[in-house]
Amino acid sequence: MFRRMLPAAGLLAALAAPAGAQTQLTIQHPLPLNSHYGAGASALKEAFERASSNRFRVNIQRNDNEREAIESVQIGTIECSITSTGPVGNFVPETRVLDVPFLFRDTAHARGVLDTEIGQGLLGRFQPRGLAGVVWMENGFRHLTNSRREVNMPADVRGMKVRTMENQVHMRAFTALGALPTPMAFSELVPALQQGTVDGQENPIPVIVANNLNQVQRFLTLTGHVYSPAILICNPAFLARMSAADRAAFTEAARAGAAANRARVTAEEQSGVEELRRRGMTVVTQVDNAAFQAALAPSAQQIEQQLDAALLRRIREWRQ
Ligand code: EAX
Repeated sequence: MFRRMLPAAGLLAALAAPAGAQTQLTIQHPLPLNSHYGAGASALKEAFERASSNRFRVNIQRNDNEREAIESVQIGTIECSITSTGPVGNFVPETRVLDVPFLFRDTAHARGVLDTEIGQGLLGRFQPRGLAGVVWMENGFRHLTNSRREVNMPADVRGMKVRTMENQVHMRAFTALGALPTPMAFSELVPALQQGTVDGQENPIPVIVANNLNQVQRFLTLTGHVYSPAILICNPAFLARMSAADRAAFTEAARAGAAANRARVTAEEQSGVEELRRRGMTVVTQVDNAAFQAALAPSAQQIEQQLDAALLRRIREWRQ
């Protein structure tokens, strides 16, 4: 009865998309909304909702356990996640090449590699693992913080309990420096620092700022020991259900998200050190990077023998 009363055009529209139907898309990421990940997720949301005339609704949620979020994307209980590569190597081992200390000379080198065929090739390695690698985002260069002492030289790290990500490459590097690496999820980091389970941790400036790690760490040393990529991953079945046009719009929105995320990292890497000083941290800015690199050299071979040597060489030799 009621259906017959609908005008024909309205009925067609109702059949194509039940009234008010909206596809929900959840993106989880660690860190507060007001962070470089939040900036990326928000820009994506805005671009994709606009491009799809609100047929898609993007929900942004915080989840500080990156491994858990990746598993949820695999299972499909959430659609997408922005994560550092920390736990990603346990799912897609090929990405571990990116976690090698002192691999990238600077931000331009890292972004260049990720945006051209090497990075695009690595995105393709997610599919066989039940994940879709959509776009590379960024976390920034990682620096060491601790609550014990001013770290100037590699020897100062000896015996220090340092939280690392759940990442074999990072753990090996900190073992080589003589630290006691303690891998744990990001969600466990602040309690572990508060309780003194670990003395230190390492993260990029934007993470230290967004997560107020200055409240639990006194000393910051600008080691820049490794570039920390981030990635937007999505559930492959979810992407496959989209029309080709929607998928193209989503990819474009994801690129806008990556641009916003990187712009924010650049800004915070510039302003963040001053901000952390203002919040009371003691910052060591003059760091002998060569000394840290030399301390890691004997272990580099051990770290790299399990990685794709040819790919590592291509990354090192990459020039714009
Ligand atoms: O992705 O686990 C970490 O230290 C990461 O850098 C952080 O969650 C941001």
